[in-house]
Amino acid sequence: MIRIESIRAREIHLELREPFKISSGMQYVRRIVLLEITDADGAVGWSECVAGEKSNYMPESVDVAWLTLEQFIGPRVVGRDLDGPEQVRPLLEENMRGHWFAKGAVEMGVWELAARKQGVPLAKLLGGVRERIPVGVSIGLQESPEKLVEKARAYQTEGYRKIKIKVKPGSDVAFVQAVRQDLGPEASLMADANNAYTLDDFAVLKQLDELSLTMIEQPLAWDDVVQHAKLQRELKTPICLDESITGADRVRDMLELDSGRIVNIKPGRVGGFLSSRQIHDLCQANGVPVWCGGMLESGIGRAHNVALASLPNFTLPGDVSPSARYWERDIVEPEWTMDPDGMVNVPLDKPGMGVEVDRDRVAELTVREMEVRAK
Ligand code: OSB
Ligand code: MG
Repeated sequence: MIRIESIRAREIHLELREPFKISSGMQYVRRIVLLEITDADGAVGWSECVAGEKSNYMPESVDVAWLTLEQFIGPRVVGRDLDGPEQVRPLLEENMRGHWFAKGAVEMGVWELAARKQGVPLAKLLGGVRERIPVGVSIGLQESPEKLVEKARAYQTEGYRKIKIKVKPGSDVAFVQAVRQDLGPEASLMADANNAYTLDDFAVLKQLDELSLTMIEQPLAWDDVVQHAKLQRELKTPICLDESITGADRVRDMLELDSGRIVNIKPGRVGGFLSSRQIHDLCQANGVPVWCGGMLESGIGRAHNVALASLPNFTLPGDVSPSARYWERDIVEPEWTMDPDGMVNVPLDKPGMGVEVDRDRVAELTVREMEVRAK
């Protein structure tokens, strides 16, 4: 039994080691909302809200997530008696539309709390089976094909098992082709457009189709499954949906229309772990591989992603790069590392998410705090 007493939110600012650019915008500093959830027995769970500073990826932004946590989502959960973390999602879906990032943060925090309380690793509680996760890297938009090749080559040397190249009109075919030529035909390469194209760009997309990519991620509109189906019909490369998949219902649409053949699951984007698991199971039943996407998480969100990626149908490398790829210093102990063969270990020797939060560092980085408490 879990009775949530309080949800404490802290916004921290964590500077990226290098700016990260996607087709819709650039980020230098990650504004991250951390949640510390406490229950009546004093058990604690941590989580991270992966909303962006602006609405250029999904509609929800950091400030909107903060408000909805304070006004709707927090009050709905505190003071409740829950049999388990599976009950959080239905509670949050009742007459409350959208806000998947904020809902997901609360839901994942309760899962983490439950895992600690039961004395089991989060990965085990979720039904994970893997001890190690294959890791990919996501490279932001670069100034020139030469710069991109230099980065891609360095990452390949580090051992990454998949290299994702951000693309947009004007930084696409020549860039990806240069990497393909340099890294050779065996390298696992993919492109992510974050909605930068329309069907009018068919000629360019057809050229990308010739570069033996493992997938092309979300080339068309962020909430679309219809145009993607038209495009998938004309491409041999599998389309992977990211933004369009906000829950299992969108996967059903995707399957019915054949809008994509691979799914990127970001637990925040789909409202948490229960929803992620539904998507995972549905994809598995239909022969669709999934992988765990990233949102430039701190070590807390990364822990949640690693736990999720230990489920059986996460057969493709996830965007779960080690801490040092993003941060000068992470906010967890130990920091996340990757083995030279491009694998990250799932922590299975401790209860909960498997890393401890560096509270002093979090306090130093905090710019605002709030708490929702049971009355
Ligand atoms: O589309 O996957 C994306 C980062 C911010 C917003 C959207 C995306 C990304 C990434 C980062 O690709 C992947 C990572 O965290 O390493
Ligand atoms: Mg993406």
